[in-house]
Amino acid sequence: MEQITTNFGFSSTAAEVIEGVDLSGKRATVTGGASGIGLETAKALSAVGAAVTLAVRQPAAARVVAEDIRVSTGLHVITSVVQKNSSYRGYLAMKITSIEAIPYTLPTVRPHKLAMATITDHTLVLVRIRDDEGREGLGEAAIIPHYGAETQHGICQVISENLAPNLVGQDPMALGALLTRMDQLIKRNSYAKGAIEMACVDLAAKAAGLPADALFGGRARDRIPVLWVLGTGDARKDTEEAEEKLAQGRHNLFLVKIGHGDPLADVARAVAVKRALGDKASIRVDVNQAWDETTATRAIAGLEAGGIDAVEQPLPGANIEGMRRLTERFTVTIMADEPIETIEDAFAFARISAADAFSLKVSKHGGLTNTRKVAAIAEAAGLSLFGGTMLESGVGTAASAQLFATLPTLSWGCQLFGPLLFKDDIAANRPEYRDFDLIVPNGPGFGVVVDEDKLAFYRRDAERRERRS
Ligand code: MUC
Ligand code: MG
Repeated sequence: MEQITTNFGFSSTAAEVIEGVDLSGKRATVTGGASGIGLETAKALSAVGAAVTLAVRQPAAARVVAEDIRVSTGLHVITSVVQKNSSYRGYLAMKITSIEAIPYTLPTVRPHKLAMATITDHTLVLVRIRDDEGREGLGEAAIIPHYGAETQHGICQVISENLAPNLVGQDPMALGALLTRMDQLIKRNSYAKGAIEMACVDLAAKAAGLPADALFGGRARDRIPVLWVLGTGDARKDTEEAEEKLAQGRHNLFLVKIGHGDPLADVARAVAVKRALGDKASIRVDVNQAWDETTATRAIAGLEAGGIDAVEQPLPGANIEGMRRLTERFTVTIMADEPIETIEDAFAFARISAADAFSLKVSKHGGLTNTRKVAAIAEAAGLSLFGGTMLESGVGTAASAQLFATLPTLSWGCQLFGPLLFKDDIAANRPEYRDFDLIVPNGPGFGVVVDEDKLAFYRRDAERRERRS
């Protein structure tokens, strides 16, 4: 007897097409058809002479239905696809019911001076996504002024006007489809898309009862060495701050922010910090694209001679050839940051060895999935990795930490010190830092709970409220 197998594949229209075809002597198995398409197909096949078996999935709910079908149609019906007592109960699609973007700011413990801005009140966007079971996922975008192309209110607008209305009803577990859909809706806008994807990951992982890192292959480590960024703009203050962090057992990796002053004075400042701390600490610098190639060539020679371990983004992002020449010329690690946004950027740099290392940032790459892809390109090219930050609160820090924890190697540790730079946080459970490391939070999801009172106080929209306590 010839076997025909269909799995929802014959629609009732297809069933009409086979009307009149002689299927006598043929045996058909139609899977998944407790109702609708499968049942119609089974009936149609049976009507033209095939010996049909209808296999019904999700037997617990469908067993009664299956019996009804057997009695009313005379078809052979089985309910064996899902084993009784199996822990796998089949996947029922989740559904997004709402997406909310909330602009808020967090005050810093001291002014944080970068090449392009000084931060005292950091701008962030919290994304809350709910599903039809009443669960919630949290995502976040943090915005460093003049660093990228997106702004706090721009992100909120893109989410509420372009993305959210077209994502309600989608399955937050289907991350690939979600990212493709967002790319079809609007080009770039990686911070907005990244915050939405982050919230979907949290929601999906919570629904599965797993930490979010389990959706990305599981963690390779439970703690990550965490760096402190020295951004006072003054060598003496930077050194004092670093000594204090060392004594507290908080940090022994430091990144001096330079690029806002005279280049040689900047070099002298970073080298002075290194000299003061000696072998007790690793000192790196971040130039945030401030130098031209001639300046960078002179300055990096001084940094290398002064014992600095890495130089982050010395040149404007577009000067990829210049980055290649610096990487070739110096032994000190040249790290690329701002220009590595998409997987194509990562490939372009990796292909011509335009850096020794990449700084990964979840917002910059448009989410956790894409961050993992950028990391894979670096891994394939033999480049080392640093888990970067845009200064996220406890929410984005937990998400980034869980993703960074999945990477096979993370030679430069991470920069997830945002919650330590802020006076306060909207996360009720702030990340834990111990013995120079950030402890990777456990789930479910990112394992973060929002302090609603604090969020109400720090938000910058019409819902803002004074604090109760
Ligand atoms: C950067 O370029 O790495 C993040 C934290 C910080 O202090 O600076 C940044 C941005
Ligand atoms: Mg940087």
